[in-house]
Amino acid sequence: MGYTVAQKLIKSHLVSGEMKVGSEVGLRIDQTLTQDATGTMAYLEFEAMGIKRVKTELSVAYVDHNTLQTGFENADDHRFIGSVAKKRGIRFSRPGNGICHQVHLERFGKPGKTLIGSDSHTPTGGGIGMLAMGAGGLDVAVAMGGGTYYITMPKIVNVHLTGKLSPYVTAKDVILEVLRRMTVKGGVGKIIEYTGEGVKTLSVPERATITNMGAELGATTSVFPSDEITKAFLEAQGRVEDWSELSADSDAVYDEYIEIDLSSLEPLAAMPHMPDKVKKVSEIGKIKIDQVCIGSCTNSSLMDMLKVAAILKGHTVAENVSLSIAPGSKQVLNMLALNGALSDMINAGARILESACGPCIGMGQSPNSKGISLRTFNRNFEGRSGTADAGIYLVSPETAAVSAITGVLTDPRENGEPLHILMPDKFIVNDNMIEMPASEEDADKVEVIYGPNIKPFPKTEKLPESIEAKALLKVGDDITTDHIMPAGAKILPYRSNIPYLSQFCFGVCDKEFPDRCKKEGKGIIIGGANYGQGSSREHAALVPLYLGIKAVITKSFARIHCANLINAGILPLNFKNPDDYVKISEGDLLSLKNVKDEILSDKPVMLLDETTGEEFELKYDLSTRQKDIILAGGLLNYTRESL
Ligand code: MIC
Ligand code: SF4
Repeated sequence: MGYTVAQKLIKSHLVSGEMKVGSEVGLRIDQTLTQDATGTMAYLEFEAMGIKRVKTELSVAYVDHNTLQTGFENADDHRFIGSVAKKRGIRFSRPGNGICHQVHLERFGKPGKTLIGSDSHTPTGGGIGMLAMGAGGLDVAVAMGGGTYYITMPKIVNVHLTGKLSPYVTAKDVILEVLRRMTVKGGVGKIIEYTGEGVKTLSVPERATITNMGAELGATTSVFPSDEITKAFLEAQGRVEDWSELSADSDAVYDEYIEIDLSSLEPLAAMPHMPDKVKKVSEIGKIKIDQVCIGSCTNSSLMDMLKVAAILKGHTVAENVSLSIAPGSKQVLNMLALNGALSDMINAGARILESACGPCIGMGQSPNSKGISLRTFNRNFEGRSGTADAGIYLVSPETAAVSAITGVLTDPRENGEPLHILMPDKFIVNDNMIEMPASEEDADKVEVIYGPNIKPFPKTEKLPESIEAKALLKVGDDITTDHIMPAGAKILPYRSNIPYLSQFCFGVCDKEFPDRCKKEGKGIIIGGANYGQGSSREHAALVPLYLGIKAVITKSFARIHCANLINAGILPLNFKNPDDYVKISEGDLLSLKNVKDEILSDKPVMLLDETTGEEFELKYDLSTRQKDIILAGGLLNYTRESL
């Protein structure tokens, strides 16, 4: 039996375990990336491990999330990350150089390699034939130290593409269609692999748009083969030597099959407040809009920007609409400037932002009250834009640009003549904003610089014999890490200050939650299905840990968040019977009398609701290694103990 692309990537990096769906496999990691909002914590953790130099083939530290610098905090964090990078053998992509995933694709992505990044959109690298996965900062720190990265062997879904996209229908519409069919829970425990004739019609940046937003399916990652088109992209980036071919065997067997005829797709949009609430733009109708934001790691490539510029050329942004554009990297911005496309954007009235995440993570450009905003981003979770009652629609750059001119949501096919934008034969390559690390001999002279905003991590405890605590919060299905630990301009500067962050925990759902935790000293959270979807931020585990959360009991978890809970030493449990969820109320006193014994002896965990007298059976999906981590009180303790 042959292998799929994903299976080949796993097989060639397998360190431990068996490639059997559902069992834990350990992988050797070739490359890592971090961004600043998760990176400060990841490098604090790396420093705590006492390892002198990274052991990966390549590690890059990007600064792209937190670039507003409204106070000293961000600048201090950037300096800290830069100094660790210099000392420990990591390349440092300076603020202004661009969004981590866009820059990584342009300058470092290599077919056939593994990459983990402390950001959930790391699967962007799947567009160039990498096995690229999002992970918590601690997992990335361990991988930088040469440690193994563990995943549950996923099912492989074959998304078979036929046909060719029609004019004004884009890669964004492909992934929106996949989201429409599979939903935000549909990818959990799976790798999405793209095959078929249609693959050949998509450039690397288009493929990367699709694998990037595969994160919204909850998938482990998404991947495309590496072919002649991949080679042409690498050639244009001046690094054809990084190319190698990677394709599925003709007799490869997939676990699931989906077929999409590209020529049958139409422009789509994800409606507020979930990326899978997808409808045809034509069906939603011409709703009035207040804002358009173009950019983010999903849609900020040169080709995306050139199309936007071509649409805007000679027009003016509609009255009462604000249009912001953030090109994805210095390379993109520079090329736009040199060929005049930037001038077309400026002339039309676009507000040009620096090459960074910006509005995507609520760093500015929050819409007006009840504002309707079209964004080329990947997430439209409630409140993420910074305006609680805003309605965010996720669309393609073409839909966004055409609508910015008309002032209403518009099917871009109404723009008329098709656009003819081709990938350039040569990108302008200038890596002068990527600082190289010090040599091993000079590394000792480099000092790691800590700012006053950097506070120690919360203390973890070994798993006790029993847990007795109140259900301090009960939430529904599809809770995102943006609910658990919001981001945005006011909070993001404090990513290295867990005590400060804790006052905003679950602020979107229940402002009183942090105070309740402080009063009680300890607690349990009850959640629905797909709890913790979205970002990779380990703060969504570290902050509850700081607030005394001992266990989270849900119908199901999202992959990265579950790993982050385990790494933090918080017990992730599931209802054996999901219907039991309704029987527990917020405020009930819950008791897990023999939890340690039960976990040690592989028995179900029994939960007694002391308030109602009812008893429930709970299950858990923990490998032996994960159990040891929980018993030790988190991955840092476990690593220290095993050393
Ligand atoms: C996001 O898109 O939510 C983020 C901000 O990039 C996060 C990382 C973070 O919270 O720092 C992600 O996707 O992992
Ligand atoms: Fe940045 Fe947005 Fe991409 Fe997250 S999704 S990495 S915030 S651009």
